[in-house]
Amino acid sequence: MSSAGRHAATCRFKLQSNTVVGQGNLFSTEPVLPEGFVYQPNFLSSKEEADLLRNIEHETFDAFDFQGYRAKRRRVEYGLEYDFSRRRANPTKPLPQFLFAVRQRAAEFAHIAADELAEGLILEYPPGAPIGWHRDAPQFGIVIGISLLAAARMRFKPYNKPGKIISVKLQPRSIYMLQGAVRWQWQHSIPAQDSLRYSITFRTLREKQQKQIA
Ligand SMILES: O=C(O)CCC(=O)C(=O)O
Repeated sequence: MSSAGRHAATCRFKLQSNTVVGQGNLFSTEPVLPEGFVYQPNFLSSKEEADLLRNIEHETFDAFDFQGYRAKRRRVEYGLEYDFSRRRANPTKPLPQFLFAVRQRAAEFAHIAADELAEGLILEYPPGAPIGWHRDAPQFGIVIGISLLAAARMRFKPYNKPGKIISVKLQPRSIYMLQGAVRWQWQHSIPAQDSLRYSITFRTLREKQQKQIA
């Protein structure tokens, strides 16, 4: 297990009281959150959110083409960019200064070092833009997502096997982390919503990939 994975696994219980932690459904018949999902509302203050949005406005977003289909969402990537046609993560422009503080805080949330969050990604979802069912690329390890401006519904369903869909509301200014079972044994999607939303995602690189890129 990478140091990122180890830290996240061992530190999972040192959490703020408003944090929701997925425990799986071993002992319950209630629909509960998948194991490895950690969610905290009000992670950013309104001022931090407004400052981020002011900077995000000046970023250059790329259209997102995949297998001949142009998605409605747009993206900008830092540190690493994922090439879907070659299934590779390649080095790209560095993380801008305005994301340093939020990356540091995201790393503290995950109990890892900030420089382990090798990739930064901002997604812009205009009204009507979803993200379909997927599991994040296997080159990446822990996934951390921060929501800005609008709420969204994140849905989870087991990967490659039948099972119920579990839905979680991601509030603006909240943070979530995907690691362990929810990262590898579940897939996720976000249906289109009515108003503009941004997400900031930070991901660690898995060990094998770190060696390939070094
Ligand atoms: O918008 C989000 O929080 C989810 C992003 C996501 O699933 C992804 O980038 O793979």
